[in-house]
Amino acid sequence: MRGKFISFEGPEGGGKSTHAAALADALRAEGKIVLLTREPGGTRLAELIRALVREELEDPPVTRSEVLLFLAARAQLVANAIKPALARGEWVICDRFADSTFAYQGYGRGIDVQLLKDLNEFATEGLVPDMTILLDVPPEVSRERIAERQKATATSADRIEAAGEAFHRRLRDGFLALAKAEPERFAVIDSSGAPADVDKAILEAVRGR
Ligand code: T5A
Repeated sequence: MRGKFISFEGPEGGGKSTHAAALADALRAEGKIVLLTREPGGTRLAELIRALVREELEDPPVTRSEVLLFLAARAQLVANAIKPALARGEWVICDRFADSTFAYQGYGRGIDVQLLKDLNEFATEGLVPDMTILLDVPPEVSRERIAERQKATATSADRIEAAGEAFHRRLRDGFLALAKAEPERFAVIDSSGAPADVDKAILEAVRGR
């Protein structure tokens, strides 16, 4: 039987990495085999693309290049990791997937969302998550968490994190619009609460489906 595919989405600092890992642990504790992966990344080539899009380059990718780089990484991850795992009957949890392209490059950068959906269909051969968990946080919480992490790890904001406030507002609104359009796939979870409460809400949502 084909495995289940769950993606985590949301603005930066929403806790996707933290809570995706916790869900993977909870499912593994129930005896499920889980591939926990991320976008961009998850394969050698896709991790190289990840490093490229985060690098401070003299000639940073123009928006069209940015779209194609994310899609190239996704095509590689889907073909070489996600589809094989699902075919083996495993669960796949992915930290970001196609909705990030629609939100960041579509709602955020202004590329036509339908065009992005068509390009994404080509990259993924039509693979859509069975369930998408949107971890929603107000921009101020998101900013606070990113700042704290930057302080703790002595790093600075990357190119996308550094995009202005208006961009981040469009991004959050975009994610919420995507969720509203497909309520049967999305579960929107407020992740401004304590980590244990958010984990509990996620597990309940997954069990509910
Ligand atoms: N991108 C990606 C696109 O533009 N288009 C695309 O198509 C794709 C796929 C990816 C970047 O690429 C862009 C989006 C991104 O800008 P990334 O490093 O993966 O880069 O960026 P994020 O996914 O945003 O990763 P972050 O690490 O910034 O955010 P997370 O994963 O949401 O948050 P997490 O778990 O690392 O937590 C952040 C901090 O908050 C704390 C954690 O301990 C951590 O310190 N935290 C909580 N604190 C309190 N309560 C909770 N419930 C908490 N949950 C986490």
